[in-house]
Order: sequence, then structure tokens, then C-alpha cells
Amino acid sequence: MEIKQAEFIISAVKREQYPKDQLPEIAFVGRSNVGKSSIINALTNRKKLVKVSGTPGKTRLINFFLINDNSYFVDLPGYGYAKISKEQKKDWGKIIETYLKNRNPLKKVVLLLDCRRIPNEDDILMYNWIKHYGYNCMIISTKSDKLNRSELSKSENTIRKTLKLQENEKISFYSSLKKAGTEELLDKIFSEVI
Ligand SMILES: Nc1nc2c(ncn2[C@@H]2O[C@H](COP(=O)(O)OP(=O)(O)O)[C@@H](O)[C@H]2O)c(=O)[nH]1
Ligand SMILES: [Mg+2]
Repeated sequence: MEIKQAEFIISAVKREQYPKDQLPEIAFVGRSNVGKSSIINALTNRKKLVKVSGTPGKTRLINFFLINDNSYFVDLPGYGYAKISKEQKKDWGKIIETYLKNRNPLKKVVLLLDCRRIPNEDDILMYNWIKHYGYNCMIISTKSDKLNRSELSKSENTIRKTLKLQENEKISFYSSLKKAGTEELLDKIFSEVI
């Protein structure tokens, strides 16, 4: 699959600002600096649809992008930035929870994990949250250009073990730098969505 059109629609703070047209949504979430902005740009084949590496932890908004006029990519605020206050962390939780609760158009949550890092407590929590709310979770391990084949295989095992994945839960590896396998990855992202 190919993305021919990608258009920024709104940065939402409140539920009332979410799109009301009921088109299926695919949400992206992950630790700050995991490469979330980069992958959305790579998948949509746009250099600056989303700003890359602005001040981490500052985005408190949920950004909606209309894709091919038939679905949305939803950019959820990144978590785990060390320098934010407890108050800000609470805000983050509220923003994510408000979105995840009863979001009928949400068809899949893409959890991004850096292939060079062991998933931490926040990642595990996020994964369990997605499952708790009953959403289809897809895991993409980012920045795969940073590791060789055997290191990637090791990284896969670590992720599987840490998140206690079932055998049928797959991990996709991707590099927003190299962009190899973009169409195949998009096929997987959109499978069972539209
Ligand atoms: N080598 C490499 N660097 C990447 C890749 N994706 C993102 N980065 C870098 O990682 C940093 C954080 O990326 P960004 O997309 O802003 O992450 P975000 O905070 O999750 O939105 C930036 O310096 C990017 O250039 C990738 O696939 N390969
Ligand atoms: Mg970002």
C-alpha cells in the first residue's frame, strides 16, 4: 500500500476536538525520541508533516493526520522524557487515557520501541494499557539501521521476553532513514483497518 495523501487536521487537547467523521484511526505511541515523528514522515513520504526532535516531552497534544481521505494517523504524545515534572506526567496520562477510553474509530495502536533499548517500565505499562482497553496492538521496532542482523534478532528476543508477547504477536523492524520495506509495513499497519 502507498500513502498518496496526508494532511494535518488538528492538534486536539479535548475530546470535543477529535474528528467526528468516524473514519478509522491508527494511533502511534512511544517513548520520547523513539522516532515517532520520523516514522510518520517516512510512511507518509513527507519530509515535514511532523516536526522531528523538537524539545522532547513538550508535546501535550494529539495530532490527527488525514490519510488518503479514508483514515487517520493519530500522533499521541511521547512518554518517558526524564525532565518533566510529576504534574506533567499526570497530564500526559490523562491525555492518553481520555483518547484511549471508548475511542470507537480507533482500530490499531502502533507501539514504537527503539531497537537498541530494552523496553522499560513505561513501555510495558503502555503495552498493557493498549491491551487493557482491548485495542489491536502492533509493535514496530525503530532505527533498525543502527543494528546488524544478529543484533536485531537479539533485540527481538529481548522485546518478546520483556513484554511477554504471545507467539502470534509479531514485531516489525523499520528504519525511517533507509525506508526499506515501506509498502509492506504500510500493508501490515492497515491490515484489518480499512
Ligand atoms: N539512525 C536513525 N535515526 C533516527 C531514525 N528515526 C529517527 N531517528 C532520529 O532520532 C531522533 C528522534 O526522532 P523523532 O522522530 O523526533 O522522535 P520522536 O521524539 O519519537 O518524535 C532524531 O534525531 C532522528 O533523526 C531512524 O530510523 N534511524
Ligand atoms: Mg516527535
